[in-house]
Formats: sequence, C-alpha cells, structure tokens
Amino acid sequence: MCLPVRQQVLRALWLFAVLDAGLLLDGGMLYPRESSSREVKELSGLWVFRADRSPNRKQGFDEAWYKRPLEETGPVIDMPVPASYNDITQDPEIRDFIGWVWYERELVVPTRWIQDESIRVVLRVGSAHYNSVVWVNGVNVTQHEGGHLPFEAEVGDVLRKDPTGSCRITIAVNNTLTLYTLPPGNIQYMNDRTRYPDGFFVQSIYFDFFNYAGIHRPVLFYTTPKAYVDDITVVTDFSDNTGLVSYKVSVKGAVTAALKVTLIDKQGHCVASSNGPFGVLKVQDVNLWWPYLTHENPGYLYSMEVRLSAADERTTYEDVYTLPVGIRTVNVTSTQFLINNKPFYFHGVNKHEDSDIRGKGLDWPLIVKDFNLLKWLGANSFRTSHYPYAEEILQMCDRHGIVVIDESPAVGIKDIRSFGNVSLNHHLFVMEELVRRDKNHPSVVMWSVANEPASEMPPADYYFKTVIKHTRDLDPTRPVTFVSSSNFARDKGAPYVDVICINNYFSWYHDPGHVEVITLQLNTEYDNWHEKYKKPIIQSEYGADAVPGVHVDPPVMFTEEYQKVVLQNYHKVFDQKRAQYLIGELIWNFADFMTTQGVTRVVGNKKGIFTRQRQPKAAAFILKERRARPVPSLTSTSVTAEGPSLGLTSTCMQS
Ligand code: BDP
Repeated sequence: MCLPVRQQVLRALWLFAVLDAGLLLDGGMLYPRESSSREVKELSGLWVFRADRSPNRKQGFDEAWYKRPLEETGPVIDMPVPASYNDITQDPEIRDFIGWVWYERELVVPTRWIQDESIRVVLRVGSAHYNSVVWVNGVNVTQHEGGHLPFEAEVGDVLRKDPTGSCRITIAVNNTLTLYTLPPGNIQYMNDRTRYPDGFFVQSIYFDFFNYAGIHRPVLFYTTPKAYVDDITVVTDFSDNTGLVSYKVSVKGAVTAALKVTLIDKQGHCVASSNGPFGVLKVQDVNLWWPYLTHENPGYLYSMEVRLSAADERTTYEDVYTLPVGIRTVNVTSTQFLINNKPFYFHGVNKHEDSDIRGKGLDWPLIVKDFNLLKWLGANSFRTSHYPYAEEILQMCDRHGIVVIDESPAVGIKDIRSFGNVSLNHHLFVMEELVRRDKNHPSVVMWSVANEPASEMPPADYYFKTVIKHTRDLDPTRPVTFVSSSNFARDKGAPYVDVICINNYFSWYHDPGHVEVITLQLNTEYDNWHEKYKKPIIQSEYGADAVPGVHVDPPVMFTEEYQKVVLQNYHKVFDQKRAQYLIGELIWNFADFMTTQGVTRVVGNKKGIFTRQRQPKAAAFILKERRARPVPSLTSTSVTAEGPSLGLTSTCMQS
C-alpha cells in the first residue's frame, strides 16, 4: 500500500533540501565511464621512474625534469602503474625512500581529441600518495595533496598546442608526511654526528601500516563534450513497494541544457523517467538494495541514465552518463542499525589495501580474491581502515551487497599540533572530497571521520565536533562515526557521533597472555559506553597476532591457538550484547599486512585471519563457522519503537 500522495510529495521536498545541503561542494568527481559521448583511455602499464636522491630532494624541481624526457635527466628505471614503488626493486633505498619521485609516460592521443574543439580531454589520477604535481608536455596542469582520493585536470588546451597529439605526462609524487597532513607524520633530522651520518633523517608515523607510496590507482584520460554532466547526487527512499530516487544533476559548459533522466532495471526495462536537473523518480514494485546474506538477491542495482542536450552558436552537444543506483535506506536508533528498516548486524572485517610486491597498488586479481574470501567467510561488511579505498572496490561492494563503513585517512592524530586550524581545515576539505566521491554508493552506509585520535587532548573536542558536523552537513543521509581506542573515560568524540565504534585488544596490549579477563573487561566497557551515550556500539577492532604455522597448546601469544581463543572469548560477549545494543563486530584484521620495522612487528602485523598471501589461519575457520550459525537471540528482534537517534536524516524521518 502506498503512502498518501501528499506525504510522498512532502518527503520528496525534504529530500531536495538534503540534496541542496549535499551540494556545498564545487564540482563533481564522477567515476569515468565510457558512453556514446565519452571515451576512456587507461594509462596503466609501464612508466619511466626516477627517485630524486639529492640531499634536499629538490634536484628535479631545480633542474625542471618535467621540461624534457625523464631519461635525459639521468638514470631511470621501469615502474608499473598502478603500484607502490617500494617493493618493486631490490634497492632498500627505494623501499624506504622519502621525498620526491618522478614518473613519466609518453603516448599519442587520438587525433580527433586534438582537432575537435568541442571535446573536453581530462587527465585523472585515481590516487597518488601523498603530494602530487602533474605536468603535460612540460605545462603544470594540477597538483594535489592527499594520498587516497582522485584528482583531475582538463588538458585539451595543452594537448592542442602540439597538433601531432604527442603527449608526455610527468607526475612528481612525494610521500613526506607532516603534522598537518592526513595521516600526520613528522621528519626528524638526527644531528648527533657521532651516531648518525650527515643528512640522516627518519620519518615518524603514528599509524601501524607501511607508508607505501607512488601512483596507487589508475591514471587515465577521459573525454566529455564541452557541455557535460558534471555531477549527479541521488538520495533513495521507499514506501511499501514504491521506490523513490531523488536526483540532482549539475551541468557545466552550457547556460541551458535539456536533461532526460531514465531509470533502467537489470532486464533493461525503463522503470521511471523524468526531465530536468532535479526530480523524484518513482519505481513501482521496487527491488531494494539488500546486503549480502540478508536477501536472495543482494546488491540490486538500477542504471540511471542521464542524457544532456545543449547547443551554442557553433554546435550541439549530447552527453550521456550512466550511474548505478541502489535503492535503500539507513537509520540508526539507540540500539540498532537499520537497512531498509530491518536490523542489520555488521558481521565484518577491517581491511587494508596491501599485498606482496604491489603494496597499495590496485590489483584486480587481489580484489576479486578478497571478495571471494569475504563470501567464504560469510562476512557482510568491512571498514575501509584507515583511508578511502579504490572506487573500483566500492563498486564491487555495491554489486555484491557488501556494506561499507567509509573511513577518512585521519589515522594517528596524536600530536597536539595536529589539532590546529591548518589540520582542521584540511580535514574538512578531505571529508568534502570523500563525500563527493562516494556519496552515490549504496554500499556506503556510514562515514568514519577518524581512527583512534588522541581524543583526550583539549582541542579534540572542538576539532571533532566541527569535523563531524561538517560531514553531516555534507551528507545528512548517512550516520557519522569516529573510531575510539578503548578509553571510555577520556573520550571526547562520542557525544557527537551516531554510532559508537570502539577498538580494544584485551589480553593483548592490556594483560598480555590473560584471555580470562576478556569477558569481564569487555562487558564493563560496553555497559559504560551505552549507559552514558545511549547509542548503538560496533566493536570496530579486536584480535591478536598469530604467526602462521606456529602452534602451542595450551595457547601462548603469537600462536594460531591464541588468536582463536581470543576471538572465542570476545564472541561470548558479542552474543550477549547483540541482543541489547551491539550492532557489529569487525575483526582486526582480514589479512596480515606490512608495517614499518619495529620490535613488536615480525615482518608486519600478523593479526590477519588470512596470511598476506590470503591463506586462512585457524581463526578464519572460527569466524566462518560463527557466521554460518543462526543467532538464537536475534530471531525475535524487530525494529524498536524508539525514535531514531539521527534526527537529521530523511531515512530516519520515514522509519
Ligand atoms: C589499532 C589500530 C590499528 C593497528 C592495531 C594493532 O587502529 O591500525 O594495526 O591497533 O596494533 O589500535 O594491531
């Protein structure tokens, strides 16, 4: 049964307000897709590479290496893109290199891109860690700060200066982290000449993964007509069996343009259409987007085709962009997380973008293997610890119904100087970039603004209040969280979040070797948080290192048996608290991953339930078995009558 028309219209109007709030951002960052009006040319493969080993790392800029072929400036090597450069060579200096490295690729672009002035040619970098400067044929076209989000530049005018279409792309990338970058870091020069050679420095980081660097995601050209669809925002809702897709399209390059928007189902049938830059599409007999294992047909996606026509005194323009759309709602109450008004429990993992040889470089075989492992495990979700993952991974999540907590790169904010205005403004900007990129993914159900900052420091209160509010203003349709290290007494972020996410390592970093304390300590922890804040809780990290193949029974730390028994003790408490307010459990970590060298890490962090090569340890079978098992306490759970705690979201209003 449908809601009365008046109520539906009110809801649609409210969604428009949401969309307007979400459009504080200037310009879109739509994923490049081919269409009848757009071409994509990927530049993955071998690039030319040179690390600037000069003492101040500035030789490349002083000598303007971007002005001529890189091989004319000095010795160069082959470097695959996308990939981190660190583990590609046999040179320890490259592995641990800090400073500017230079990449270059030469190609010829199609003649019509040069000749046809009605085509826009855009160069896009999926991500490069951390600071990047980009030149095309020696002309600086863009620069970008931040290692995990895309950036692009229109380069048609530069290319047109050379009618042969020859194109030399030079990208300088610097992995130096400062107290004001995200994540923060700090370079320390060691000046005691009795202990360190001249110029010796180290980069301190406050996070537990290797600071892999280079061009990590695809670099590509894409084209659009001069008048084009710059951005699309969708917000979805439903009432009984009618789906509602509120959309807003922003156009660039034309003062007026005609827009036709069509929603197409998986069979290729048009199910709704509309004209104009905003509107509400109504879908009868809607197929909702459901998470994996909650429905026989999870991850249902419609295709929203946006067709633009415009004209100027010289020519006419047609642009077509097709966006995958999943129709679903997200709500939070004081004890539950609701997807499509049904309680959702995060049976999840934390991941890293990390693997042998390629480091953090995007790698399709690895991505597909990981999704197969997630399904084997019965996992329905993950957190993008501790930075935004590749768009290609989120697209897989959309298609497979894997639910995502989308985390910013704000990991390791530990120094008081990283709470100042410079850092805060940068953090706000990064949240804008993240929301702009990921706002249309149905799999993304929550934003995480940071992991384990030093939230006890006095400026943390204002800092996180501001970042969380800004994130909500950017996207009022999703809850916002911030991941706390286990210290209930000092936490400053919790009053502002919608869901409490807590990490703790009982019997590991606290009371090492004493698994018998886990249940008591975890119960106390949960009750403290929930009594005070009345918000649902996710156990956002728990786990123990296990060196694969090391066995001792009775268990001792670092063995596969110990990892298993830690998990089993945590699970006892999860099973009790799940009936109350616990809404998820995310193991730390899906797979072993590389870290900087240190006395607590044996060739990386070994808390994976899979090895770095994706082979299961004993603990993986514990999780697989747990997730296959029905949870008796849940069978009677239904949506509570309590009002939603997120007064701001559309989906809350309608639940
Ligand atoms: C947590 C951090 C995570 C670390 C983990 C560990 O959030 O990044 O890798 O500890 O020490 O506190 O294994």
